[in-house]
Amino acid sequence: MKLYCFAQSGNAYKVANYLNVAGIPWQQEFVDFFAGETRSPKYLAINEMGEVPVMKDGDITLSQSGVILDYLVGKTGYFAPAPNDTSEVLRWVLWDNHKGSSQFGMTRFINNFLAEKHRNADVIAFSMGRCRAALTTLNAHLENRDWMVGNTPTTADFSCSGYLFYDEPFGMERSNYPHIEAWLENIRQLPNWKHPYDLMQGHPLPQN
Ligand SMILES: N[C@@H](CCC(=O)N[C@@H](CS)C(=O)NCC(=O)O)C(=O)O
Repeated sequence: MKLYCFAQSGNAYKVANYLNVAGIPWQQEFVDFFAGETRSPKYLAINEMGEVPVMKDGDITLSQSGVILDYLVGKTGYFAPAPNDTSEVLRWVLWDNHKGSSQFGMTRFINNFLAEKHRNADVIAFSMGRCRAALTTLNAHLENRDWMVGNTPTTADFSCSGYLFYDEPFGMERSNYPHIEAWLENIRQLPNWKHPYDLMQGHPLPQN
């Protein structure tokens, strides 16, 4: 199993973290996102969406972290939800892709990786507001729960937490979200858990 990824990608980390914690053997194919590789014709031939992650498993090529996670659960059974919880897991993965990780990833990118001359204070303020709204939703959901859905970890946990282990600022005043912090610690305690920068290649970024 091969995962196209890079260290700063929380979307790729969702899959890398799942594979590592499940103990499924996998290889990584480093994608040089910061050099524009995801927009190259060669990469677009692998994924027309121009995004990381991509997973190749034999003849199967998949993109979209939520789809890859769903495929892996179907194939391996690791972190499968109880049958009655399948739709609830999907509901949170979709929420994450729209309201969670898409906001966290973009805001973190603008704040930390975009050249300073291109940063726009109004855009940053707006997107930080979106992040805080999503974090408030997540924090409320996690009150009195160890995991996103049911009583065991599922792909909803891997998906929703993808960006939340990174330390670069993107609007998360961590002390404001104690239930998120407790839940992240539950995930850190899973066997073989690794921080994204210790799991995927490409950190630290080369200095200009
Ligand atoms: N919903 C997608 C999001 C993937 C995504 O946005 N990946 C980013 C890296 S974290 C990317 O490759 N962006 C390339 C670009 O926007 O040019 C998923 O969950 O896989």
